[in-house]
Amino acid sequence: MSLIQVSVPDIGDFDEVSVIEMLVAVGDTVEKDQSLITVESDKASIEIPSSHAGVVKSISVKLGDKVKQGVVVLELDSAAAGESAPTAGASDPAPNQQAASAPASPHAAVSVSSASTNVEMRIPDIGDFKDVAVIEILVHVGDTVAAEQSLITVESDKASVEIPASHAGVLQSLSVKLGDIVNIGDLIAVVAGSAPAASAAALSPAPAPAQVQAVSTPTTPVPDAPRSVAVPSTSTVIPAHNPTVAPSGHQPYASPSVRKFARQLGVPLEQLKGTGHKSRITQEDVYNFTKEVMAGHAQTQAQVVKGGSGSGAGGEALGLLPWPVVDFAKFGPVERRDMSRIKKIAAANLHRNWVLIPHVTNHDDADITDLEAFRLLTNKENEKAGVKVTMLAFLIKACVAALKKFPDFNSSLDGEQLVMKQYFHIGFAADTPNGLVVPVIKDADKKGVMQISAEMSELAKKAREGKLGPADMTGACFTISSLGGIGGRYFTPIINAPEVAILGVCRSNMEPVWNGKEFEPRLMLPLSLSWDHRVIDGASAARFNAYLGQIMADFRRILL
Ligand code: CAO
Repeated sequence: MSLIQVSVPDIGDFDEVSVIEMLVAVGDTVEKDQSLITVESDKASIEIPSSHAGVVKSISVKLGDKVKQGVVVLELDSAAAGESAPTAGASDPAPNQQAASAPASPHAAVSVSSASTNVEMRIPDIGDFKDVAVIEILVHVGDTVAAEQSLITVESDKASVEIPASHAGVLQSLSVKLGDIVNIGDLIAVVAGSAPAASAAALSPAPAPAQVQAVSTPTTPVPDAPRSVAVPSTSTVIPAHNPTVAPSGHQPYASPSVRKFARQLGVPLEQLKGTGHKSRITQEDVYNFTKEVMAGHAQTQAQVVKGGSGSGAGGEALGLLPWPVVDFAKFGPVERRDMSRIKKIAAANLHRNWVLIPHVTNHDDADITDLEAFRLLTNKENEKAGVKVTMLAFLIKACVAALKKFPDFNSSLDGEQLVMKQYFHIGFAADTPNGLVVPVIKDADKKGVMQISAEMSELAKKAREGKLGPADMTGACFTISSLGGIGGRYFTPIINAPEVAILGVCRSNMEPVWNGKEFEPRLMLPLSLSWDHRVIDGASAARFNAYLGQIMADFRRILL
């Protein structure tokens, strides 16, 4: 193994830049010059390419980190890629030759008319950029622009760069339009009453990873001429193999300033449709999206997942008709009531789970004739102990046995992995005056039916009194929702994410069951098992229910 550290090269005048995209993962094989991460300042976004080929052994930066020259991005095993080890010091990127000289300003090149205070601002020396497209106009004629305010964004196939104003003043004319191809010296705009930028060297629109190519150095920098640099590819180019890219597969196409603006407002760019040149997202798109969200006409995907606000939350994002707004008072007297805190939390969770989990429900019946007789006998014998054994306690034990037999039901989805739990905590839905809560019986596999009954009664009491703490309601592997004390036949319980299944139970009924010779009266318990079809298939669900039924019919099977 021959390890090479790849560091952030000279990135010019930028002190620190944020890592906004990770383009490789540990284990990836990268080519020399392949982009590793994207960094962004408020003026430019730049991909940092690899100085060597190799296999990524470790990554030292993460999204949001602030990095500067010399910070190690990752370690490569160059031997694994067949590249010879670098000589001493070769792991550091070659210094940017331009950076050794005084950095020149990126501002629009200027020529001042002697007859007036009008200042012409031209495309400065933008180094290796030739015939670059104007992709954004950031100002209008009549605008008062501040020195260093960005005027336009230009883009090559390597990077997008904002050209800031070298002088403050009122914009008299604009000489470029969207889509124009521009080169050094082309006139951008004329400002009147101008004051020069205070710190011309403070901004550099096109910093470059120095190791990519040698750079040319202007021998006599003209006023406001930017560095001449080689630039890496733009932040919009995402290698297809990159596993860290947002799963939407849609990378926002926007300039650095628009990205920054969106970040400040918390606008998810990937959810916007760009109206700019080549569908680029403009500042106005971000602004309009924010307005729509604030007005309640649109929702971010995060709001949809959270359940959002209002009864029709998420409908628009799913392409559905808006929720009907009805003046109910037109039809008769009404009264408005606030939903309880528990109801609001439950509603948001249930909505998310219903929308995001592909539910299927299997219905079955369990013959509990003998078990019910045993339960009644047990309760009679233990009358004095004060603990009443309920059918739900038996069901909890039976479910533990079924979870052991069918471990997929005792799992949770985590990305593309299943987390298989080796513990058995069972939640049960409890109806309270304030709404539905789900206390959890921990380690139900290690407890007897009597102990489970006692704990359940204690937790149900705490639930009704609103005294459950977070520890009482977290960690469940599987949930049972019993309406047996109330009635009904079957229903579709909603899975309590991140669990993958839930058992709904209704009231048992005495039914005629054919025993092969005759109909026999048997006490039948209706079972409704909802399961997540991403994790469980129909055959497993049918087997789970059948096994549960067998145990409930003859509890001795639990010992087998
Ligand atoms: N079939 C017939 N009778 C049943 C039964 C069943 N499946 N389950 C319970 N019963 C009977 C009990 O034996 C008890 O009868 P007695 O009073 O004669 O002893 C009576 O119904 C009441 O039982 P219970 O509901 O107090 O006790 P439990 O252990 O069955 O349930 C609890 C406890 C906390 C789960 C329950 O009180 C509750 O809140 N259930 C509602 C859950 C719910 O809302 N689920 C829906 C979620 S989706 O919105």
